Amino acid sequence: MRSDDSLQSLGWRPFFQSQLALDSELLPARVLSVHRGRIDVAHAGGHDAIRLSGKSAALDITVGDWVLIDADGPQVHSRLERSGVFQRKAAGTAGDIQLIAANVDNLFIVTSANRDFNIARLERYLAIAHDAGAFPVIVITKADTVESVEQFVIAAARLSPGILVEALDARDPTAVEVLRPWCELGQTVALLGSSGVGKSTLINTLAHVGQETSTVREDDQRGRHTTTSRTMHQLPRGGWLIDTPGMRELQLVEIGDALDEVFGDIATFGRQCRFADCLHEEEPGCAVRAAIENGMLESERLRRYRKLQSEDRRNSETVAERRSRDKVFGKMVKSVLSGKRKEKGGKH
Ligand SMILES: Nc1nc2c(ncn2[C@@H]2O[C@H](COP(=O)(O)OP(=O)(O)OP(=O)(O)O)[C@@H](O)[C@H]2O)c(=O)[nH]1
Ligand SMILES: [Mg+2]
Repeated sequence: MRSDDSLQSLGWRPFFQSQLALDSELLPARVLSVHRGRIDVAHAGGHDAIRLSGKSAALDITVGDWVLIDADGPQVHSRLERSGVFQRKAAGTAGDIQLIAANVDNLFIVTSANRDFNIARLERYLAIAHDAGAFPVIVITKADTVESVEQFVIAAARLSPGILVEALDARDPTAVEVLRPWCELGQTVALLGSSGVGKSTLINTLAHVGQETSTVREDDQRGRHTTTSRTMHQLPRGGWLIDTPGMRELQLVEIGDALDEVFGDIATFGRQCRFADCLHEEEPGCAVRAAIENGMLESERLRRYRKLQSEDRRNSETVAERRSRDKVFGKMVKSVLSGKRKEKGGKH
């Protein structure tokens, strides 16, 4: 569904503008979806499906990216630097990073008012939002299935001072209106959350208001409606919503200082410890342990913080090792090839 293809409506920002050469004749285009060997893009002149060549495939393009394309006979020329990116350690492989979405303004962290609701998972998603520079909103769906949703809202609101929490029935057009300010024209919103929490339902309800659009949910042939790929959907007269499949494993990688922002309370207590490198274990004068003892901090929260910290460290090391292995291998291939070329040259 397309209502307006001006660059502004596609989420163009000064940050991207500043990357263009003054005399450039290339067109900026937003990546709406990524397929094997092909991407779908939107630009000021309309939509295009572009085949990826060996060179453009190496650009590691993901949903939400901005690319520069040739105006005649669309071809990807380059990818613009991202304002932020969601990523995770790719499941089951050694040292690969999977990109989830790029250049996202707001993140709807979607969970349900049932067994899916899990504080540790929300902290994990918040770290990912901080790392990607996206503004997080916690959306608790299926509020209609419980007598009182209050306990879920209170638990989520305690995660961070001022954090936005909305509880609603994702199928109710009036209820989802509270989310509308985050998805106005030109805004990009990604939805993350477990399978079945209602991400696609939310998008459908937001998109259907006042207008018929095709349904976002897909039939996976087993009678269930499960999203299988990441795609940007444009709301009528509004922003872009990136639907993602529920991911069972969202392992942190290269999250940097984002954890200290999510666990700002622990970081603040930590600054008052006697030793700057205090591990909050046996050290004297530890303000974090003192906070636990006098009830200002839950020991469980410290445990979760440590768990995410060591997970991030472990995964980041694996990725770094993988990168250096790839680099050595790349150099080897290059030197073998150049040796061959010299050999050939010598024969003539
Ligand atoms: N009662 C109720 N049902 C809901 C609500 N939100 C979603 N559902 C139902 O939950 C089921 C799963 O919803 P989806 O929107 O497909 O979930 P999803 O998060 O997109 O799931 P994946 O694509 O597998 O990641 C559907 O049958 C929805 O109708 C809600 O707020 N209340
Ligand atoms: Mg879905």
